[in-house]
Amino acid sequence: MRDICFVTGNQNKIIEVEKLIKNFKIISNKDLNFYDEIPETENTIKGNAFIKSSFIYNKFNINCFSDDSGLFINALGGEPGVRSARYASEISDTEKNINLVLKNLRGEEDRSAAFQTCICLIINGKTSYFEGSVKGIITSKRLGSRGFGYDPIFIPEGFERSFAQMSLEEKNKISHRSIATKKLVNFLNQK
Ligand code: ITT
Repeated sequence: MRDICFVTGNQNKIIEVEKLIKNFKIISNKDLNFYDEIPETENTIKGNAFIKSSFIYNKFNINCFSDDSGLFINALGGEPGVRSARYASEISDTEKNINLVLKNLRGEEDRSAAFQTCICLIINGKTSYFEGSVKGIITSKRLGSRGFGYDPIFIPEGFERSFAQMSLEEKNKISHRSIATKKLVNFLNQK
């Protein structure tokens, strides 16, 4: 089986993606003994996905992909969006991020939002992008304890439970990341 590197320090993303990619052995930053933060300085998730993949491709000369994701909330003008990891503080803190979203939406009727993912793949120097998004609403309090990040406050459209109340398999049927990853898998299967 061929190796491909998933450029991420987020173990939860690896768990979700590993369930969907069967024909490649996924390695990640820690298998490369790489523990640094790659500065995500672009103002789009596509730009930041490229930064992550190109950094590792150039440093280790290894085929790789990265995932940059964010929660885009309409009443907040698209925030936290590309700043989802560091919305409340410079050091990523999920509890603080969720508290700030709930505070900023207090009294707001429009709770509509979308999770968006952009995957950037670099194979033999050639770059490709795969996108996925899922619409939903932001709850007024945390619901559930599974998943990660903003999962406890996001209910996908057509459902009554938050991502954090769903099993990994349920989330993986509909999530932004799974939509983008399935496009990546189709592409890789043609390689
Ligand atoms: P890597 O950059 O190392 O992959 P990260 O956690 O910093 O890991 P992002 O830069 O993509 O990932 O930051 C996106 C943030 O958005 C992430 O920290 C979560 O808080 C949130 N997020 C992304 N995908 C999510 C999901 O499926 N469910 C809930 N929150 C998510």
